[in-house]
Formats: sequence, structure tokens, C-alpha cells
Amino acid sequence: TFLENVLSHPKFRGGDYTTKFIDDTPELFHMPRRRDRASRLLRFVGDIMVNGNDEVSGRLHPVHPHVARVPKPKNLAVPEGTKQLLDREGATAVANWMKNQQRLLITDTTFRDAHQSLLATRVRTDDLVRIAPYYSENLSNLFSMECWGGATFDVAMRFLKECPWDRLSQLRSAMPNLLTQMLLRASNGVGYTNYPDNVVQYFVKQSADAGMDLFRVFDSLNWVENMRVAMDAVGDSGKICEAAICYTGDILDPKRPKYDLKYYVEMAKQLEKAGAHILGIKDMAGLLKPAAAKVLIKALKEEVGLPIHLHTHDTSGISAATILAASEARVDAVDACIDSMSGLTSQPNLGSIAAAVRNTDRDTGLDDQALQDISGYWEQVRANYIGFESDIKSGTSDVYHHEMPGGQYTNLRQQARSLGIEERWPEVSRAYAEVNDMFGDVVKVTPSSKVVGDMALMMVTSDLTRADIENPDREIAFPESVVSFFKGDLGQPSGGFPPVLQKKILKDVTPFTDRPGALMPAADLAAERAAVEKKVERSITDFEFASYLMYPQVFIDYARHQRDYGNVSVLPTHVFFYGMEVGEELSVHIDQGKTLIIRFRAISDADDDGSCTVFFELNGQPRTVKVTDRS
Ligand code: 3PY
Ligand code: ZN
Repeated sequence: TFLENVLSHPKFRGGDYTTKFIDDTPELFHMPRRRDRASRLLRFVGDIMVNGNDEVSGRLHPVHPHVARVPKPKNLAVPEGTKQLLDREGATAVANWMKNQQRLLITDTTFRDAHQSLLATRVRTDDLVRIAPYYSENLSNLFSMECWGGATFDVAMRFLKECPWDRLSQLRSAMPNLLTQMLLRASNGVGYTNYPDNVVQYFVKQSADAGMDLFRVFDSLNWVENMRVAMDAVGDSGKICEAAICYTGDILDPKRPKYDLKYYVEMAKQLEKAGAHILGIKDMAGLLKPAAAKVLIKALKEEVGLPIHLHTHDTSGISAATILAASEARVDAVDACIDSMSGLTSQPNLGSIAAAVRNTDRDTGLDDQALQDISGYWEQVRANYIGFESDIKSGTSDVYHHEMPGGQYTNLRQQARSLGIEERWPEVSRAYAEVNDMFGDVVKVTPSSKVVGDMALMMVTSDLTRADIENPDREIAFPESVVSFFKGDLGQPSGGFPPVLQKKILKDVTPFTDRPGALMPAADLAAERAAVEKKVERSITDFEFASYLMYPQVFIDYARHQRDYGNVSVLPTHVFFYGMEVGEELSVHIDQGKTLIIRFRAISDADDDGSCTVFFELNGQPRTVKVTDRS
């Protein structure tokens, strides 16, 4: 109503209004037809029934889309876990505890990196929250659950139309004994660009408040200067700061002296001094070979006092060997993911790793049957996402040449496909390696990997060779991301930029060498908040404001979707993507204790005005929804 519009208006709430408020504020008279939550959800499902979900149009559909069956709960009391240790004794105590464990500690990455690397990050909250209590009950001795951050934040809002904060808060309560873990791109937050320092601080504070326990922080150029703001913010929040070194090159290859053992040990020492509780080794492309892992872990254990946590990808097909070598070298914790979501560009297989070290002094203590049960669940979940699978079928040693991160590999192939050059993939992969070399051998991980990828695609689509790019007489239109990178917008790579190429790319623009955040003015948070509240015509929570600060337009589009269709994350995945079968009945929990029973009956033919009527039953009562047929 009008009165509600007045009372909820940000200016009115902030006391920032005059007697002319009503005359000057036309949006007070916007009175959209209010729909209750059930009607908005029916409208969404109706629209899927008539028009399909654009997200899966042109993609493979599953043969039998259905809700994955959760293994039968044992209704055990939930045992205490690492979360209780953090809450009671703090981050340093967790780090000390890690170092005192004989067993190999395991982080399950299925909820984040596995689906980011295998299924284009598309796994929905509903599929995570259904199985989370089973983890909590049966795998209480996991070290942590990586379940947030990286690309999941953007994809949740942009493509899945769900709130990442809501996901975190639901997972937090579903797994009260397990540490939650996220991937934070330091000053790039969970985005692709440097944010002002106060935005990074605000984001970390909200994440900690929402239930994040362990922040894996990395910089895409391994520039420690650019990690401090995020690391300090994590430290201030009382949560665990895992500072990660991105691993590239090959420490055992004398032809790659830039990234030698000394380089990594030096960086590790800097991170320890900067206040890390845990040292992460983030092998985002899966380049760390078993023999190198042994040398690296041994040296780091000797030279730094922090527990060490290893993350790798199975793109080569032999990452489990790396994990086992690291385990022998007494790494403290490793990342793996549930069997049916493991391998290829994802993490190595959790069940197999647990089996490999069972009955040794590094036995993980994880329950084998529980691992099998959960893998069965994920196998069914994965089937609903068949349209997002990439078509790579085997491990590939080519990764040692191109060095693409697991999360980028399938994405870049998809981009190549949409540019019509998929059959030229070997050229793209060669160009990627060539660009890396031309750019001075850089660390490639989000967002620096995107810069290299953009350039490689451009070279292949425009048929340009390295000689063409470097030819001083040849004019080249460089991709925007490349220009920005050479200006210093992502920070400084080790060894600096190749000067001749930099000059060619930037022309008269002067690059800078300061930390980008040091040059950016602080964001005016009050003004930005007022601006977004005006755009979405309602007040927003602190969490939503943090979403806006990371992704302004994506948040606004998401908020509009939510206004029109409600919270669609409560729908099961097969319905969200593919709609319902005639006669199918669905029970949807829209709130604590409030459940809707929805049955789909029929769709009419389109009328003269092009709209169809979709017939449902809602809690036993007939309901219809009118939907415009957009086909
Ligand atoms: C991310 O930043 O999302 C990554 O997974 C990098 O490896
Ligand atoms: Zn990863």
C-alpha cells in the first residue's frame, strides 16, 4: 500500500525527508500488484512449463530428472568437530591442533570447487542443503567443508537466481560441527577486479557474521602486498586465515627457474609474518607433480611453523599420487571431493584417498560407508546437471604445457565453442602457453587467468602469431582485460611486466606500481546503499548490500527476479530447470514450518493474445497462472 511504501522508503527511514517528500518521491505511488509467495512461485513454475528455463535451453536434458535420494539418516547425536574447537579456543588453537594430528586431515570441496570445475558452478543450494546434515552426522571428523566463494557467489545470483548468503546461512546451521571454508580472491573479493579496501573489509566482516569460519585467501599474481587487507580483515573477525600460495611452473624443472623452491619458501615466510594461521598451497591447475610435492612440503615444513593445507586438481589424472606423496612428506591437510564428483578438472577422489591411507599412521578416520552413501547421492544430483557437463573424457598431460586452472579449462573450451573455434582447441591451448610466455610467465588463476585466456582466444580468432603481436609496426587491438592488466589494475607480477610489450599495449598510458587498493578512494558506503535501495525500491540487508558491492548489476537483476517470482531456491533442481510432469506433486518448504503442496495439472493452448493458462493445485485448491508464450 501507499503507507507501506512511505514507511519502507530509505529516505523516510533515514529521517532524510521534508514536507515535500510525498510530492518529490513518485515511487511512493508505485503499487505493484502484490502477490503472495505461493503465487509468485507458481508464476515461476508456470513460466518454466510454458517457456522452459533459458539456463538449460540448447543443453542436454536428463532422461529422468528427479530429486536425489538422501541416504537414510541414522539420527545419531551430532558429534563435536573442528567448529567447536574454533568457537571455544580460537583460530590459533585450530592451527596448533592441526599440527598435532597424526592423521591426514581432509577438506571436502564438493560443495564449491568440484562443481565449479565440473558443472560450470551450477549446483543449487537445495542440493547442498539436503545432504549437509548427513555430512555433519556421519563425517564429523572432516577438517572442513569448502562450500562458498570463488565463482559460486556470482553464479548463484546471476544464473541460479538465489541468494549466496542464504546458502551460507542454511549450510552453517545444517552442519553445526564442521568448519565452513571459502575461497577469497584477496582484494578481488569474489569478483574479477580490485575493490576498494573498505569494500573488501566489509565483505569479509559480513561473511564472518554469516557463518564463514575459514577463509582461503590468495592473490592472482602471488603478490603478498595485495593480500594484506583481506588477511587482516579475516584476522580481525576472529576466523581462520589460510593464506595460499598459488603453485605454478615446476620446482624440479631447471628450465623454469622463475618459480623455484626458493620462490615458494620465501613467499610462505612472508605469509607467516603477515599473520596467516594456515599456509595453503593452491595448485589451481594441477601442476604439482608427486616428486615435486615431496620436496616442496618437506621444505615448507622445515622452514615455516604453520600447518600446511594442499589443494590440487586432477586435470592430469595423477593428482592422487601428488596427495599421497604430500601425505608422506607430512602435509597436515589436503582437499579432495566425493568420488562421484571427483577427477578430471575437479579434485582427486576422497574415497580412494581415504582408502589408500587407511590402516597407516595417516588414516583419515573417515567412515567408508558414509563416503559411499554420499557418493551415491551426488551421482544422482549430478545427473540433473547433465547440460553443464563438459565433454572432456580423460586426464590430459597437456595441462603441463598450457597450465590452465581447472576452473578455467572447461569454461574456456565453452567460450571457444561459442566463438565457433572449438575444433581449433589445440591452437587455443598452445596460444595460452605462448601468451603466458610473452607476458613474462605469470601466475594464472582468477582473474589473471582470464587475461591470458582472453588474449589466447583473440590470437586464435584473429589468426595472429606471437611475432605479429610483438611486431612494433603492427597495430593490435588488445582485449580490454589485457590493457588493464598491463596498467597494473591486478597488481604487480613477480619480476615485473615485459617492458617492450607493455609499452606497445599501453601506448601513452602510464602504468602504476602501487597496490591498486592504495590508489582507490574508499567507497562511500552510505551513498551506495541509498543508491541501490532506490533502484530496487526497498531496503536491503547488510548481506545484500555486500552482494551489491561485489556485483552491482547482477544483484539488481537478481533482486528484480526475486520481486517477481519470490525465492526460487526452494524448488527442487529438476523443477527449477525442467518443470513438472503432469500429475506430479511437489512439497516445497517456503519457511520454517510453512509447506506448499503443488500439483501440476495441465497447460492450455495459447489464446489469441499469446498467453497460456497453466493449471495447478495448491494445497488441494485449484489455481491458474497466465503465462505469455515467448516462443
Ligand atoms: C576461483 O578463484 O574461483 C578459483 O577456483 C581459482 O582457482
Ligand atoms: Zn581449485
